[in-house]
Amino acid sequence: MSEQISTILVGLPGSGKTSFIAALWHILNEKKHSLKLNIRQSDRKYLEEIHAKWAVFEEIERSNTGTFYSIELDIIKDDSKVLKLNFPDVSGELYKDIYDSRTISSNLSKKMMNTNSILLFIHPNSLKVDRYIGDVVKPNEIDEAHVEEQDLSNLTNFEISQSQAIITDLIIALKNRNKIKNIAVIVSAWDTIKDFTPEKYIKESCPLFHMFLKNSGIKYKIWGVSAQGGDYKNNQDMRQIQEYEDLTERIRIVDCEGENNDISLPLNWLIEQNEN
Ligand SMILES: Nc1nc2c(ncn2[C@@H]2O[C@H](COP(=O)(O)OP(=O)(O)OP(=O)(O)O)[C@@H](O)[C@H]2O)c(=O)[nH]1
Ligand SMILES: [Mg+2]
Repeated sequence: MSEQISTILVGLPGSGKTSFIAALWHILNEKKHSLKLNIRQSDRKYLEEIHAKWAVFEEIERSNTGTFYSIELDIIKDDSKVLKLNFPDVSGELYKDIYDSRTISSNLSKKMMNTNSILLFIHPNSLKVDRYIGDVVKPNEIDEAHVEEQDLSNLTNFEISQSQAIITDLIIALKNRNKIKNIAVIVSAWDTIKDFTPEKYIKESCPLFHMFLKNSGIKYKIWGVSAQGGDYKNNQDMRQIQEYEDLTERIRIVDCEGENNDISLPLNWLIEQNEN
């Protein structure tokens, strides 16, 4: 095997990383799939556990905080191209800690040595968007405007920052250390979003991050992904997703070209970028 791409999975806590991996495990274990998987034996138990929960529509508990556990998947195309997908800390606290402490551990630095692409997760419900001045102050009220002051002294950097600023800062930090050429952006829980394309959604909800993507020199593509097919707490969603005969049918992935069930498309795209 010759060509190798090294991808790191990035996402703030609760951004849909584990649900994506569970659905990906399902898709890639289908015999007919053109991408093949190679995993460390020690990761199999974890992957089978999260897949088992996903398969019975059960919420996957928030990955344990405090324990550093990473997984690595080799995704193989045409028996020759390998995408190494590194999920450096399944607890999801890693990126929050990097943002707060302004440091990247030597352990992670070593893991990321050859990283040249990023699989980034953004969950619409966990996007923290503060009010803009224009939302608080109407133009004709400028003089009397009174914006309530908040005491921010006990809050961490992470707690006072907008999600899009955190994400942009993290990607810049990774880009400065590694030769990041491509970013596949996943907007998770896409079943909760109506009347947007994934690109338009990011442009309107994360304008700063979108502007960064467009001008960073990194090639990017944005997908909307529903790994679960719906919200487990919503009865109507549950009725719908339990009706499918084949579990694969509940997965939805949307890009500018249309809709599909194959959640591995972003990984395939990352492999293709290396071919060009
Ligand atoms: N509606 C809907 N919710 C989803 C979907 N995928 C994930 N979620 C929800 O989003 C939340 C976070 O998902 P996880 O996959 O656990 O996210 P994570 O990034 O692994 O979170 P941490 O381990 O805490 O970092 C959970 O409550 C999921 O039920 C989806 O396709 N649709
Ligand atoms: Mg998780």
